[in-house]
Formats: sequence, C-alpha cells, structure tokens
Amino acid sequence: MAASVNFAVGSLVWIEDPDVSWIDGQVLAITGDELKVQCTSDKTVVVKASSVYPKDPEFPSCGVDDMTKLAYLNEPGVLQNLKVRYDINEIYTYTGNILIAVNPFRRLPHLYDGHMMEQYKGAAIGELSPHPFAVADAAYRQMINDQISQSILVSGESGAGKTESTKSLMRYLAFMGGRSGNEGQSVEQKVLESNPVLEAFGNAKTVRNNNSSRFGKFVELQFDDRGRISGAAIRTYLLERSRVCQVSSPERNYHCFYMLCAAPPEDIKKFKVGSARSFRYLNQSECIELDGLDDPKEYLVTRKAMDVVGISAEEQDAIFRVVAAVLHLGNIVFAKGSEPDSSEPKDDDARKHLKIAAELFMCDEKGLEDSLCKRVIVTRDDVIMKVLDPVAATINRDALAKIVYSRLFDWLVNKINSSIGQDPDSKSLIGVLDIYGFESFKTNSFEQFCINLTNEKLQQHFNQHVFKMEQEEYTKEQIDWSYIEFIDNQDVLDLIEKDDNYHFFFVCLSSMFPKSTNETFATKLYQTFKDHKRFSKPKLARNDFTVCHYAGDVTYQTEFFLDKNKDYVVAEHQALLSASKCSFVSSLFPPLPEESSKSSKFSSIGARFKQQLQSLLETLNATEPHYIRCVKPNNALKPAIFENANVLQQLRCGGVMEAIRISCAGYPTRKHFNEFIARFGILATNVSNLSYCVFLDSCDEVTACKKILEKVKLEGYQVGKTKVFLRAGQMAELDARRTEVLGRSATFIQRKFLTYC
Ligand code: AD9
Ligand code: MG
Repeated sequence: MAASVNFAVGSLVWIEDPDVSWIDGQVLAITGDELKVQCTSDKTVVVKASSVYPKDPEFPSCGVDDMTKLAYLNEPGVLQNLKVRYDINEIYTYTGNILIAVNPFRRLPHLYDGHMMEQYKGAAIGELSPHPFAVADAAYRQMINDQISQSILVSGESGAGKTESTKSLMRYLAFMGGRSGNEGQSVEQKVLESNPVLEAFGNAKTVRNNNSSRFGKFVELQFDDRGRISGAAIRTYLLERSRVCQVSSPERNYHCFYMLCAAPPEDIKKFKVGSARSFRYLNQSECIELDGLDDPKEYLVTRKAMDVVGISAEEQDAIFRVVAAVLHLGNIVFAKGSEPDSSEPKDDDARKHLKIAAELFMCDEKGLEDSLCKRVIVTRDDVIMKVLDPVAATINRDALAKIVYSRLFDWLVNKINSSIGQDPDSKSLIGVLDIYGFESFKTNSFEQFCINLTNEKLQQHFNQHVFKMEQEEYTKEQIDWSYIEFIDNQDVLDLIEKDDNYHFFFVCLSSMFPKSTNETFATKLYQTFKDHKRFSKPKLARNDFTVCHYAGDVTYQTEFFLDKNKDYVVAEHQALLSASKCSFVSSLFPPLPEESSKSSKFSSIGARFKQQLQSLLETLNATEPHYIRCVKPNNALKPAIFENANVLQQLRCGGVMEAIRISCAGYPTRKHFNEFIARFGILATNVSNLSYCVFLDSCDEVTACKKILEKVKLEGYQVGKTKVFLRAGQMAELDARRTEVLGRSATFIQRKFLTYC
C-alpha cells in the first residue's frame, strides 16, 4: 500500500492498473481522501489517495543507474526506471549495492570483452555503468584490502540469467587473479572450463530456459596473499534426477545425451549409440534438436573442456560409455514373464539393448537382467527372491538409470575439484553462488520445497545484510538511525527450519518409509502445525499443505514427497555395478561398510540437503556478501519485451522490494545538498517578488538545506554530512508544495504579463 502522502492538484501520480500494473497520471481534483486522476492512457479515474504513489516530475529520460537516486523509492518508480533503461539496452541497475540484471535475450558482446574488463579494473562502484564486472571488482578489492572473504550471490528465476552472470563474474575474477605467463593448464583455466563440463551433464532445455541448470552451484575461488587464484572448490546442490528417465515436449534431457548421439562416427561406434530419436529416454519428447545449439560441436567442446579440467582420455571414454549405457537401459522394455507376476525383456530389441548396456557397464548380462526383474527380500528368518511384474521392473530400471547418472555427476564434480586442487594456505576466498530462485508452480513438490527453503534462508541472510548496509550509510553520514525496526522472515524459517520443526519435516519424510505413505506424512504435518500461522491446509485438498513464504503462498502436493526424498541404492544394483570389470563404473559404487548398509540404504535426500545448506550458510556468514538479482523480462525468452507484472513479481520474490521496504523504514530518499537546493530552493522564498533563491546564495549548502526544511516545517528528516535524508512520504510532500508554488508563480507571472499588455 502506498504511503499516505499529500497531493496537490497537478501532482503527478502512479495508480494501479490491471494491464500494466502501474499507470501514470495527473491529479485533476481532490475531494476528501479521493483523487480524480487523468491517466496517460486518457482515462479519468477516481481513486483513494492512500492507494496512489507520487511520481517524480523530474524523472530523467534515461533513468538513473542506482535506484537510491530515485526521488521516490516506490514500486512503480523502480519499475519505470528498469523499463526505461532496458529499452536503451542498459540492462544493469544498482539498488544500493545490489545489482539488478535484466536479461536482454540478445547477445551484447561489447559489454563483456577484454576492453571492458580493463576498464572496470580498480574503478570504484558507481564510477562506471553498473555491471557484474564492477561487483566482481569490488569483491576482489575488498578481499585484497581488508583480507575478508567475499561472496557474490546470484539469484533469480529460471532463465533470468544467473548462469550467464556467474560466468561473467568468474571470467572477471580469473582475469584479475590469473597468473601471467603460460604454465600449462592454470587453475583459473580449469575453473572456467569446468562450466562447459558441468553444463553438458547438468543443464537441459526446459520450458523456461533452453540451457537450464538443473542443479545449484557454489564456486569457491581461493586466493594467495598476492591476490592470485591458488585453488578452487565447486559444490553442487540437488541435481534433478527424474529428468534422466522422464522428459516431455518441449523439454529435453541433459545435453550430454544428444551430444553423444551426434559424436563423430568413430565415437558413435565405440559407444554403441545411434540416432537420438531411437532412445526412449530422449524420444519421449518431440524436441531433439535445438535451435542455436550445435550438438556435434558441443561434443567436441565438452571433450576439450574435459581435457583442460584434467579428465583423462580413458576416463572420458568411461564417462561416455556410462552415458550410452543409460540410454540403452531406457530401451529395455519389459513384458510379462513365464512365471506369474514376473517380467522379462519384451522382445529381441529389448534383449539387444540389455546386452549392449551390460557390455557398456562391463557387467554380467544375466546379472543385469536379474537386477532389473527380481528383488531379493531379506526377512528376519529368510532370504526370499521376489519376481517383479513389468511395471515394477520398469520403475526399477529407471531407478538404476537415475542413480548411475547422479553418481556420474558427483564423480565429475569431485574430479574437477581434485584436479583444480585446494589451497590449504589460502586466507581469502570469493564464493560465487548460482542457485535457483523461489519457485511457485501449479504443482509443487519436494524439489520446490527444498528450493524455497533455500530461498527463505538466503532471504534472511539478504535482509540482514541490507539492513546492516543501510545502517552503515547512516553512520557514515552521522545521522541518527536508532529507531529503525527490522522485521524478518524468521517465523517461516521457524516453521521449516528451526531445530525440531526442520528436523520434523525431514524426519517425517525419512524415518517413515518404507511403511509410511504420503497420506500419513500429510496427516502428521497437519497435526503438528495446525496452529502455525505460516502453515495451512487447503480446504479442498486431502494431502496438500500450504506454506506462507516471504514471497507468497505456495501449496505443495505431498504425492511424491516420500519417493523423491529416498536416496538409496537397490542392493542388487549396488552389487552388480560394484563388481563391474570397468574400474570407473565400480568406483561409482564403492562397497558400503557392513555396519551402515542398513541405515544408509534409507538415507534421505532432504537430510543431506539440510546439511549442505547449513554448511553453505556457515560459509556465507563468514564472508562479505554482494548480490546480483537477475530478472527475466518476459516468458517468451525474446528481446525487447518488458512485462511489468512479471518483472514486479520477480522483484518481490528476489527481495528487491524487501530491500526497499527496509530502506523505507528509515530514510528512503536521500539527496545531495546541491540537488536538494536546486529542486526545492523555490520553497524557501516569497514567490511574489520572483527573486527566490537569492537569499540562499548567501549561505552554505547545509544551512540553505536547513532553511528550506524549516520553512516548510517538515519533521523527522535528517541532514547528514553530504545529503539530506527524508522519511517516506516527505519527498512527495515537498513536491506537492513545489507544484503549488510553481502553479501560483505561473499564475502570478501570467497576471503580470497580462497587466503589461
Ligand atoms: V536456470 O535457473 O539455470 O534455468 P539461469 O541460469 O538464470 O536459468 P541463464 O543464465 O541460463 O539463466 O540465461 C538464460 C538465457 O538467457 C541464456 O542462455 C542466454 O540466451 C540469455 N542471457 C542471459 N543473460 C544474458 C546476457 N547477459 N546477455 C545475453 C543472456 N544473453
Ligand atoms: Mg542456470
């Protein structure tokens, strides 16, 4: 809701509009608390003054590069500024020290070339246009000067540009911290080349992004005492496993599958693959080729990148053998077997794929078939061999494909880490976080729950930081800020995160299977949290629950929660692949320690994720954070389209509005003395003699500002060392007075003019 401010006839305002979110107009008349407004769309409307925001009459045509320079730090003003800048390809804008990046959906190569990097080297923030290089440079310099570790947190919804921004940051940091000379494959080269490798195996085309990262990533760059990159570590979070076996149009599976099917003929032969369209895991979707993505070329690029990050030729062969084996697994279709409720490969084609998969895994063919079609059940007294029907065998086959792929991905991350190497002596690091933003879809499942929990945690971290920065600015300007209250999202975190509850969510999930069901899980949640104000049960749903997140309500369907949380390897799969003749394959399935075999068999993804998240937050808390908020201006993924409502929603979810709210709790408008005098000097004088401002010339800037403020009888403002700080609504009040005075002086001049005539 808009702050209650005074308006005058003639004031420029923003009013809510169902089509464009906010539309501007001018006040024609005021009756009580209602305003009659002439909109720029030519409509005339009557609205409540409390729902209207003031609009800056002096808004610069190219916008401002920092939102804090806006006369009115409000939602429509922020939106207008982003839009005006986006239209002229200024895709970056600061809000204090948060960088907002609006995805241009078109290449702007001049923005990122070597010349640009040179320019940003050592330039103070604000000296040049807003840019990820400026953020990276600030982080680098702070690390060197103050010996404090830094982090850059990049967030935004899918397709907003997180990964592209992250790559720019890493390129810049590699440029600053790289070693001159040619020392073979340097640490920074390996770090940069880890991107194409991880993208090949962890990115896919989705509805929202043609190159969507299906995992979260935190890259920690370590520096020596001379500011050179001396080591790095990559941590990844929650790779989406289900995609390996399940894709639907217009999405694709992981890029690596298509690349492999488009490899040079000798590799096609070696890995026993063929057309991508012949594999079930790929042809469930009609989308095979992708405009702008050259799969044959990407195969070679990925291979090259693998060379650079230190993956040997033999290892690369083994990796692609496993990728091929997964594809063949998907083609092992089952039919009813001879025994009741049993299954067997459906036909010769299915048998052919079974044989090839076994060859590629270098495991026993019969063993593979049994591990898919049968299950050993250990009871207290006996070991029973249970046959699986075709449906169960198919689920079992998919489980094998998923676990193999996720182990392969983890192997790649570990390998890259060990090849780059850690610097145990490093005292300073810069971490870059490229992590999924808040998600709220039609159906929300376990993944969204984990993702949104992450965002709640990061949001709190963000709020606290923004609040701290605000206070630092006030301290620097030596003004009083003691009364500012700060409210955060701790209550949501209490619901899912705090000790018992947090445990509860995941313990509910993990300890209850194999016996529990989604219904019992949901019932338990309802019982426990029925009085929590952030938790509710939707009226018509039986197994859903709603969490009131900082960015809005999200209703989760518990349907697949339990399954998705399971993180165990079927014993038969473990036994089969740990006995593979290929040391690479067997290394993906190291034998489980005797003791833990039972408990780890049922370890949960939620529990592991919780640990990872805790450790990430610990790392972040030990750093000085910098924020980049990426914004996707439209869902068509096209240039030059800026959809207001869409952008606003993201600004809310990304905490930009929250940051503004925190600023508004204090002094949202700050104007340098000279700007303030230029704009409001007119208020400090008697208009009728037309010589306003003359008396202001005779005093210094601080005194002049104080005189203006005294004359208009404002209260609660502060005069700092270089700026005037105004409370929310005060700028509008001053502008309204100014509009009146200008109106009066215009009438006065007009009258004088008429008298002359
Ligand atoms: V996801 O959560 O991984 O699905 P991201 O990472 O936020 O998502 P990404 O960085 O992959 O999005 O950007 C999506 C696409 O937008 C890219 O493939 C580019 O085509 C486009 N993009 C993003 N940023 C830029 C940019 N600075 N310049 C040009 C860009 N194009
Ligand atoms: Mg990404």
